[in-house]
Amino acid sequence: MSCSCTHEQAKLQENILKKINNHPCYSQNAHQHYARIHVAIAPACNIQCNYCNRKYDCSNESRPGVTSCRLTPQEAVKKVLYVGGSVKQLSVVGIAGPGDALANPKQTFETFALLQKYAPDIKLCLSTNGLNIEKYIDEILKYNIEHITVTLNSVDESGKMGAKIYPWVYYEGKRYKGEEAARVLLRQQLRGIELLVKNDILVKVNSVLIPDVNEEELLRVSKKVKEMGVFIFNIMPLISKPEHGTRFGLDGVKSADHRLFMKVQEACETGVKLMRHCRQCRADAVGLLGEDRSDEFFKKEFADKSFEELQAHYNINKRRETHEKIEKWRDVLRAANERALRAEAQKYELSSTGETKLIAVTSASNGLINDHFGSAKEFLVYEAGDKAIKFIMSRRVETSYCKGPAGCGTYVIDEIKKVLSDCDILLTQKIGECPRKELDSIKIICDEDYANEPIEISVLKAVRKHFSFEKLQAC
Ligand code: CLF
Ligand code: SF4
Repeated sequence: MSCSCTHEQAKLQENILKKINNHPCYSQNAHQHYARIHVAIAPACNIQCNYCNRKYDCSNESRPGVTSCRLTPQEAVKKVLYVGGSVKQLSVVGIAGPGDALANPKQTFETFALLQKYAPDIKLCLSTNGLNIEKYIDEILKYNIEHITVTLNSVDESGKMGAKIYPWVYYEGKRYKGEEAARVLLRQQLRGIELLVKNDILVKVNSVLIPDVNEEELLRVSKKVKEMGVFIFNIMPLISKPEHGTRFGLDGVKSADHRLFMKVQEACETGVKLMRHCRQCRADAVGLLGEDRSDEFFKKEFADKSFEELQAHYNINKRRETHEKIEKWRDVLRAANERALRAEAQKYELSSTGETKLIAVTSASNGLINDHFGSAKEFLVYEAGDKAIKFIMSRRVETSYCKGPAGCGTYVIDEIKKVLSDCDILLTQKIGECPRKELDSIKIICDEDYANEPIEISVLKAVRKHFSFEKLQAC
């Protein structure tokens, strides 16, 4: 009996691993190798969030930044074929705004139907506030959408907390306000999540961390989603500025900073798998999670081409070959990094002494330390002890240190110093003398010795090299 049970569990596990293997959001390991594209086909929304202004992207899945181009389902699928033929690591199409995917069911499901026909190798993914999941569960199953994100910011049944976040909700022809709106939304979100889990769809729950509003509530959310069988929980720090024109921005609610984010993440380690590599993408994002290639592909390049022409460009066989090569490379990396990887390790297991350090890394792709400090707009931050490492988060800066030939001679490092202020080591492919001195002034050790090496094992080696741990074990 126990034997068949274990067998069933192993099969289930295998099935899940297959689903997440090349999904850059559901698998942290996949995100350095596989790309996603968001198609902005969903303009409307059925609720109002106080952190959203749809002149900007949906905060469910995006950082503030205008969606450059809205598309019809036909244009969206043409874009996927066009991009997928050029960016062969593309593995997922997501609908993440600028409104809510399920408040625009016609466009959403028409897009998925066309994708099934013309790009059957690509994964389908959508993001929603959860209000309409129950209503569209049959369509979700029909189009084999294996990954769904639900944004859930509170599980307070009284609706008091929700009323601070949602001024209104429009459901089944009626507009609800205040606490009643929050209660209707929560009821539908929980029903929706339950249905999705029951139907073996991998659910990711996103929660926007809103300072002084739901920072303590997120612990309850993490417990609830764990209890409900949600696959992964993603805390997204609020990005809030008055110029975004959101209610919170205008009311002076601040963005959630790194310290608060790390504190809440730590508190939410309640057994649910935490997503730590989210980049809060635009509703029209293209590329690896750490890069944004949305401005490389213009509508005029694909809109007038036929589906057949674009399907030939997409070249499903070539794409398969590329994905096979990526898998071979991932095997090599996995073997190299094996000793350092303890993704699920608790903090004390990272270190024999309890002491850990924060290490920042610049990486362009492929799991390697292969980006120059000057060009980096993103730093991957790891926590490391002498025994293992853990990925904590990625941190972005608005401007890189070096602005290229056009900005020659103008170097600004203040933002980077602020973003890295709590880090102990920076591992980068190359760094000049001036920025090195700047980082040295805030006690960050810069090390180029691991240029082009696999990230994880290098982080472990570097922390052992630069810090002595009392009961240091042999490397
Ligand atoms: Fe897009 Fe979202 Fe699908 Fe990913 S994004 S719809 S699950 S394919 Fe990913 Fe972007 Fe974070 Fe979203 S990094 S914002 S979690
Ligand atoms: Fe904006 Fe998304 Fe909220 Fe709708 S669900 S109001 S689009 S953040």
